[in-house]
Amino acid sequence: MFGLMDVFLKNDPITLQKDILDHVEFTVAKSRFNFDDFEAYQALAHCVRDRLIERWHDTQIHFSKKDPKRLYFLSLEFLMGRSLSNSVINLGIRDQFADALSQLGFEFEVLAEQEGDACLGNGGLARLSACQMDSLATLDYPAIGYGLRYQYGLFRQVILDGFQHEQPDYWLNFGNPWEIERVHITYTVKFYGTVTDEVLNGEKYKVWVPGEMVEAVAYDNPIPGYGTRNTIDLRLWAAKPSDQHDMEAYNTGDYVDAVVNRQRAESISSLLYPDDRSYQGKELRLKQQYFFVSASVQDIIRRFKDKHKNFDEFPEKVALQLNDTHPSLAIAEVMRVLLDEEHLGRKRAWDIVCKIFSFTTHTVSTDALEKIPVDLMGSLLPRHLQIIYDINFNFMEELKKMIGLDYDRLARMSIVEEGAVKNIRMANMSIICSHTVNGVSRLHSELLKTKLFKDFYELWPHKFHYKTNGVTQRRWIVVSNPSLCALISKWLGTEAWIRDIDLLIGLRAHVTNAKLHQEWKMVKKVNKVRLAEYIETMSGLKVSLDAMFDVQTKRMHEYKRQLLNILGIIHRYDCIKNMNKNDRKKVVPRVCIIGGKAAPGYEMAKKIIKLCHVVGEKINKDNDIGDLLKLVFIPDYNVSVAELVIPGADLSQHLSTAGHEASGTSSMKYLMNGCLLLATEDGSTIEMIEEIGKENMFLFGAKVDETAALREKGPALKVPLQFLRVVRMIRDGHFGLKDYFQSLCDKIEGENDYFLLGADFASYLEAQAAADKAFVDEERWTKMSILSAAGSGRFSSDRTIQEYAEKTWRIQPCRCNS
Ligand code: 26Y
Repeated sequence: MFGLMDVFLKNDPITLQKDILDHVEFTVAKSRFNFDDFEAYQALAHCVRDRLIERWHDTQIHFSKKDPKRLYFLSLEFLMGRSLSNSVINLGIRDQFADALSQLGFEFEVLAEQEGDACLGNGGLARLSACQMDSLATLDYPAIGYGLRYQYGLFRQVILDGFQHEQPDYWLNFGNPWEIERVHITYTVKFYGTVTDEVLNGEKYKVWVPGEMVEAVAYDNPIPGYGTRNTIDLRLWAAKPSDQHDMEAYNTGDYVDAVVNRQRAESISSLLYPDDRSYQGKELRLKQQYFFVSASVQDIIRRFKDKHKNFDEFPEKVALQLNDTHPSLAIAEVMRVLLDEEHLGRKRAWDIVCKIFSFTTHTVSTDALEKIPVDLMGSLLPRHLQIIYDINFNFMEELKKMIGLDYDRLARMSIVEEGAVKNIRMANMSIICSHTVNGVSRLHSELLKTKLFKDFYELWPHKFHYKTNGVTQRRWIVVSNPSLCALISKWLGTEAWIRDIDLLIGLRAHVTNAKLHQEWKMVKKVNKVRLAEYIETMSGLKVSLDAMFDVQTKRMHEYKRQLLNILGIIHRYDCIKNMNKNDRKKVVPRVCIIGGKAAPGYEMAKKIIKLCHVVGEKINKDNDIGDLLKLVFIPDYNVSVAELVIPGADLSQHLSTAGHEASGTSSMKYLMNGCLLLATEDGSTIEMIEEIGKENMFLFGAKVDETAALREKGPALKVPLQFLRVVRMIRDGHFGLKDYFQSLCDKIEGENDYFLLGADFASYLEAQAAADKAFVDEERWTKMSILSAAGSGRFSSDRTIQEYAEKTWRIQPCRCNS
């Protein structure tokens, strides 16, 4: 007889070997006696995929049976990176696979390197979505992520002669085993056209007659939890031309037009917009937003209607999370469906909308808030514009009753921004229609309440909350730093911290243990060797393992102040050059590593990359300097590069001008990996100080409440001579390209120094000196490193997700045990 357990795929080495070879032969279509590393990776990936699908099915069936309230996480960006290692670790079958492969003559790590990154996002916000999906699955929450399946992910950064060049990322060219195409799960998405009135049973209804229709096809990406069978769905939509459209063209004999149309439709999910923190006045971006929102809302409503008839139950079954304003058209779309298709009437529809949406903002500046020109909205989504106007009219009427005729305030709070060009303010709409507005750190939330959304906070203080960001320890320790993972488990005597991060604190008990110190240093060494090898293959530069590996990796942005880092390096170089031999012996050797992409249209950020290269070239070639200082730029920084760089860092820099980084998440990854932080008191760093202690970090710079006064001083602001000297060196062409760098220097001198590089320079150098001092005291440094990792528990996305689940979404775990 067949027991239920017998139908599951098995994970013993013999079965795994057979399954891999079967996939070599039948999926990859290569001979099982002759296949290369890439083909082996493909077969392996399919073998893992089978196991993911099995659990994914069980989970979906379980959710469907239990019908819990579900979270729908809407995000235009997900930075998933690679899936193989993460999947086998979460499924708990990594070692079995490694054994099976070694018997076939392959090494797991080598095959894992064959995988390309899924880069469907820009930076922090996008990687946060990925970490949160991992936590949602691990904590057994009934959740579905929705996004866009971009044909081209974030551009690949190629450095030619020190300049950034962008190349398309053809990530799907070699196939993608981590997704399942659902040719039968498609929805029609409408654009353009007109709105007419119709009468049905004596009631008036609006009918939207579209001018263009496109099909959205679902691609499911299973996301396995760790230590659970639960495997949730990340459903990404791809645009395909609508059959209806083609048929019409075909009937009129216009075959060529039909094909051109096909391409036009496909262009909707073609490319990810590179973030430059300013509104992209592109119709295509609005089309993307609506396309993914409409398909997702149709899918959500279909799922609800499968089990329920009465829409009043909708808020008991549905929580919709808006990841920034990018998906906020979902508000107008739900309203439209409830009004025009479900005929619920305005009051009922509005009641439902107000109960289901929650909104998280990732922005600190008003300039970065999304605005859509009214004309564009009216032409692409005529019915939605009516609905938004209607929501705004009702809000304004209510508001007048509450605050009186304070026209300035009414104008500030209106969804519609008046002016030469009328705009829809997506953030205002999101706040008005959401039950909760979350910031991404405590400081960020304070800034929202006192600055960005002050008017709204005063009206609805109860709506405003924060959930400090977190990252998943599965990806950022277990996958990327296996040696540290083993060490932590050994010293804690359990692997339970992988699901319960608070246990990490247990490392504190051993912080003075010499044996732990020994092993801790060994782990760092192993990771530094790996990173040094990578640097050498990439740039030909040999770096000394005794040097402090000092790293800054993140998107290139003026407010993140990679420039401050480079100026500090120039200063260090200048000092070493002017030292005598004896003094040079006292210098703490450093390998400075910078990595990050600049938005293609962001000229200043691109100049900073070039500056980094010219300075690096000069320093690295200088025989006077030798191993005392090296500067390396790591090209094409992405998730898999981060997995390699972060574990190998001794020190990491987080230099944003206070008040500009909403949270910051790379610092959390470094912290978990026992890397010391040199940082400003900004975003989530403030909360890290509480966990780790000031004495275990290198803090510097103006605080949030000091920056305004510093800026006001303008020309009267005193900047240190060293600062003027390093800027002068650049201006004078010490590193070449004199003319090219003038504009960059202009931006950091005198009144133009908006990001306060000059004001913070002295204290930055002090923090750097403190880091040098600590580094030479190996015991102290190791202790600080252990305490950094031990105190990083609060920055796990498990904690963030649990807070969201309990306080914002009000969902319960739904664990699948079959
Ligand atoms: C409008 C569009 C092109 C756009 C696309 C992406 C605009 C902004 C973004 C991305 C923003 C972003 O990544 N923000 C970062 O979010 C992180 C996660 O909350 C924060 O840690 C980080 O401080 C914030 O800058």
